[in-house]
Amino acid sequence: DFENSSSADLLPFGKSDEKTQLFLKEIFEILLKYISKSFDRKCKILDFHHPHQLLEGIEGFSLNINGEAESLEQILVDCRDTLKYGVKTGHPRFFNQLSSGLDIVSLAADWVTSTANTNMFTFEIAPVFILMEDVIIKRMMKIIGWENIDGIFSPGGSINNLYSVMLARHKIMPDVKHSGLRGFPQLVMFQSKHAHYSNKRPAAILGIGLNNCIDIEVDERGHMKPEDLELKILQSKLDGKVPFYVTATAGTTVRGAFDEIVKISEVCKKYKIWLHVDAAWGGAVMMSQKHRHLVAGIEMSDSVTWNPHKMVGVVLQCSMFLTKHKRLLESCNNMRADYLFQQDKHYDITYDTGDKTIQCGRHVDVFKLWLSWRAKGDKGFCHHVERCIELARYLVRKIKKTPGFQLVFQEPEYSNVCFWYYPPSIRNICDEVIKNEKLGKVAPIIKSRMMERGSIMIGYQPLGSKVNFFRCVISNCAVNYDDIDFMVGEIERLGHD
Ligand code: ABU
Repeated sequence: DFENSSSADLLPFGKSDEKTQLFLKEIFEILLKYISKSFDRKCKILDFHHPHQLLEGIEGFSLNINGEAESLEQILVDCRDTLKYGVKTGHPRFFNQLSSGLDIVSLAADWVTSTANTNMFTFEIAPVFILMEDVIIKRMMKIIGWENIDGIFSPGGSINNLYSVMLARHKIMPDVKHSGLRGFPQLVMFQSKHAHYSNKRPAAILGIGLNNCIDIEVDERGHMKPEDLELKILQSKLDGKVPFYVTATAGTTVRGAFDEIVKISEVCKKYKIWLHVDAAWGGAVMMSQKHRHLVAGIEMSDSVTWNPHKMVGVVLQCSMFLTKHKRLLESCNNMRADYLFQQDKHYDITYDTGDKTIQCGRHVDVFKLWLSWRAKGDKGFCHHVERCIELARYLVRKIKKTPGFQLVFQEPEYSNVCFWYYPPSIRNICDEVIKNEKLGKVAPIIKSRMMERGSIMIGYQPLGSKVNFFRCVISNCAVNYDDIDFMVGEIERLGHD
């Protein structure tokens, strides 16, 4: 009977809440079916259609907004179709992104959060969530090993990397906030050439300029070279500029390499430079005693980005900016809007944390992590990280012994496994230039076949002089050894000439 019903029959307009309950139960059924399919290896990861096909409409699924109010029946169909033509990122054979999986507890948390439908401006309107954020941030202080902490959940690692540059500049040039950049010396910032691109964007946003964002060479393991960093810092000083900020990456996006924080921090200390650790991807190793050594020295940093929506599987999005400099976020960003952050409220207004951020409205992301941590404990997170790394090592062993496959980088440090697949037709080409040129075309072709078939998804990219290769990322705890075997076999099947 949803055929003859509309949103006007739902709360708060309907005569009773019965229709609302029936409608939401139908929605819940749709979601439960989708969740089961997400974990079902017999189901495709995606039912691929090109953009123009989706825009033109498939089997009655239309993206048009024609201005008419549709029936609730149509709204339910829209929900089903939206999920049907999307990508099941929770599928055990989805290896495409750093964030994957469908964690049931944090999914439940997201439903709770959406139902609460509040905003993280103030304690006044989000008392529980604001305190949870404080609890989680303080817990991170112990995990990182700082004596002080401040932080904020934000819409993602890129925004957090921006926060870190803002704070680094605010610490040495607080007057820029009011007076602007005129009259201040030219700042210079540094990151490894394998750092995530979001580490550079703040230079463009904040008026520092991309030309003053210097790439540091990496060694054969993909680690930033501290000696090149020092050389480039000295060069920038000779040029009359002020080196003020370095990003070390814990888990590079493509290769999963961990910069050596201790050595980089020594350079930063020597030249009084802010050290940020972009641990968006690799920060999860802090949860494992076995792998924590990869971020040794993280406590010497000034700030850290960590995305629990990546390796520990919290549903998107859940990302933290953390700094050991208390009150700097507030001082850098506050605008003291007195309609929201009144100073004469009857409770402790230090919990009105919204004025520390560059947003106004802020989604509740903390609850997904908080509930997930409550449900799994430290041990659960530790197990997740260790299992994904173990599966990646299994894939490395498999690649080494399977003809036609070749690792791009030997012995990965994390759960990124980068490899080429050589189809039989190019294996025996002697001219390396021709062979390489052909190899660079293989991954995009196999990727297109993967997507058409919907059987697996793995990303690819070139890196420096290395032509297109696959980057398989394992961050989904639903993956098992058979899935890894299947992936290798499927690439062979899809890689026919
Ligand atoms: N924020 C970086 C995400 C990149 C990836 O999932 O591949």
